[in-house]
Amino acid sequence: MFQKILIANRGEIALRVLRACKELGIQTVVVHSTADADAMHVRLADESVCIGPPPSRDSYLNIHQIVAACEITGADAVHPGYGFLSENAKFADILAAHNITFIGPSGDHIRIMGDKIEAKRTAKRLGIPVVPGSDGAVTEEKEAGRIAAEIGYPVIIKASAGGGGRGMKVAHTEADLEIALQTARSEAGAAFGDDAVYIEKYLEKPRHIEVQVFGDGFGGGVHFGERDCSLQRRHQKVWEEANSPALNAEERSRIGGICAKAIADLGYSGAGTIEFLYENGEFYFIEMNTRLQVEHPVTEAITGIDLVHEQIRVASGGGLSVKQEDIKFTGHAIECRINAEDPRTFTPSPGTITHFHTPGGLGIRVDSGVYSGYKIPPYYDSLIGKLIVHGRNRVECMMRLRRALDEFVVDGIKTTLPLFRDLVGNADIANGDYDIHWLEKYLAQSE
Ligand code: MV4
Repeated sequence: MFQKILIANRGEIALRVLRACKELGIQTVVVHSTADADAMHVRLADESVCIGPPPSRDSYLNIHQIVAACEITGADAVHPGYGFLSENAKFADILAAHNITFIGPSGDHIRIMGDKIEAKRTAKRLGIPVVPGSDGAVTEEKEAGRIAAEIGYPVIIKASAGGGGRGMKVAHTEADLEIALQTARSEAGAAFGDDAVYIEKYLEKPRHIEVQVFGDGFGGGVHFGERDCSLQRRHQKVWEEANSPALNAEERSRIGGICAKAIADLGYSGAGTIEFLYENGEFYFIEMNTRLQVEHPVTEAITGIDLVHEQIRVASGGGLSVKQEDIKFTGHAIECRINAEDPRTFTPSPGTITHFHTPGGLGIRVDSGVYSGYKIPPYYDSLIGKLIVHGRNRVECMMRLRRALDEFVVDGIKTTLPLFRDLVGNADIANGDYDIHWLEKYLAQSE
């Protein structure tokens, strides 16, 4: 087991990882920018190292400073959290070259999944169902036209170096195709320095369902069920739940089994998420994330398993604490992402939180790095906390969520709490009847 872990992140996830380290009796080091000297993760860690000025590229993304902080403090492993360097293959490789363990998959696995064409090719080879489309990159309009005619319109053109919704263009008919292809290629070239694009059938009303997987580091793989993350705005998740209201136990175990086997065959190590679009009872792979995700607590709530403990165990060579047959899905969990933003316009609202009071009671978890009197710096993302609610079933979970939202107090800044108070009373949400476009339509209507 590791003696000392350096946490290369900030905010609620830095605290989340700190808690797991403390429970495992591992010493902690955090790094921070000058803007985060008063942050909770700095106060709670055993040691802290200031690594640079506020802009992320000079601090939380500064590989040399972070490696130096490891050397100075004698950390034997780094947990990258999510965002920042968590899916940076070069960072994983550099740490390995310094004999420091990256708590995550190999640089090579990160690289494969970062290239969306390569990721899809790999998924297909491993037996994961993918969206019908081109076999690789498409450059010529004639070829694009042939593929589109074969799979049928509408089609979507995606950048291989994109992901998370960046660099996508939809063509509804053959007449749209040439412009869609050319703009997708030139935008991809400008944004990512790589103009490779691919074509897929455009699914019009899917849900976003992702499967939590783990490789044990010895060639084994398991799944921890799925999360439904269909409620998004501008590719930012807002509300996530486990299980998906759309799946039954049989579908869960079928897609989960496919993913677990794929992870084993890939020789993948650590936590991963296999993302699907789900429409008319079918799963279509779109991307794989090679990190711990923001919404992992809903999976923890229904399985009772600490996923950060598992990450640390696997990275240290100790394998997983559970086998597939030990992983049971109990009840229902929902996460609301509370952002320091205007609940209508979503404009960031940094400033001082004058009063912060979190809800409590059975089935309630709040993961947050803020406190009363905390000043939110303007340099980073606006997530200030996550409310995770667990109930024996979805109805109980929703009742408890409504009550918890009533108790939650954040004064001094604007937050997205009022949006969640609206959503929890909405009939479609109560019925679990929503797709990836539901939230944007709802927000446009209530303007
Ligand atoms: C799609 C799609 C429809 N058809 N691919 C957006 C983010 C990126 N991960 C993939 N995305 C999409 N890919 C095909 N073939 C629709 C989306 C999409 C979306 C996906 C998940 C959650 C929210 C979304 C919002 C708009 C578009």
